[in-house]
Amino acid sequence: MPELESQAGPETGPEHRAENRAKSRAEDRAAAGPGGVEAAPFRVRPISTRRGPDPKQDRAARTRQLVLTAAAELFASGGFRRTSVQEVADRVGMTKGAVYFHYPTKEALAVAVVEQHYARWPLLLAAVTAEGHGPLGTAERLLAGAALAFRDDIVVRAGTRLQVERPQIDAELPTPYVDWTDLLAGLLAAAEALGELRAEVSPRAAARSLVAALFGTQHISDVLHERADLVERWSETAGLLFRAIRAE
Ligand code: LUB
Repeated sequence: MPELESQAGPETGPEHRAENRAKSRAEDRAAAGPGGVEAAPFRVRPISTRRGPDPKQDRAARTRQLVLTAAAELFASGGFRRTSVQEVADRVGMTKGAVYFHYPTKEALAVAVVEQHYARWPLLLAAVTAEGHGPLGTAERLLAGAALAFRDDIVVRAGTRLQVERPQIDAELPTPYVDWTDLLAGLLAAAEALGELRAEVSPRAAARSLVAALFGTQHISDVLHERADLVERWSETAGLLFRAIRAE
């Protein structure tokens, strides 16, 4: 898998390959935690989907979702700094006070949007896993599904922009990229165990490369075409990368 490794720095020569593989295997084991079970990816606060006996609670939950979606639309198009809570209130026809009742600060709104962005991925994972592909096929379809969400899902678009603007947001945002890397490293380790990976490919190194590739592809497509061509661009990149890591 020379091309993946040759792009990294001087410590990737053949004499270092075994060492690197050992290091990333250790990382895989560490990520998998005791007993080898991958930690549940995308640790997000559960979204209460409780319905029924308390209509007041349901109305509040619906209002919160309305406000969150309006905030996502404004954060995705204008960014965190340029978006005001008054704009969010105007967009949903509420007073600023009513918005603050549900989200006490603009930062709390940003955190809620980013968390709902990450809450999308376990749902995508469950849907793709239910299709019953092998670990490599699951990784491929997960990333293709994510590319679609980056193009079509306003909460995912807003969450991605807010994570890029995190230095401007005075709030505790989830650590980006690490959960996708853990999830893909787990799937690729399973593919390796089935002999589906090229011998010299380190599952975690490949996982980091796939995450970097999708992040970069969605960012460039956003800047150049507002992600209109993202699905095509990602299928090109994914084709190259999965051909590079899949065993003949
Ligand atoms: C993904 C973004 C945008 C990584 O995992 C993340 O945090 C991500 C937001 O920060 O892309 C690519 C799968």
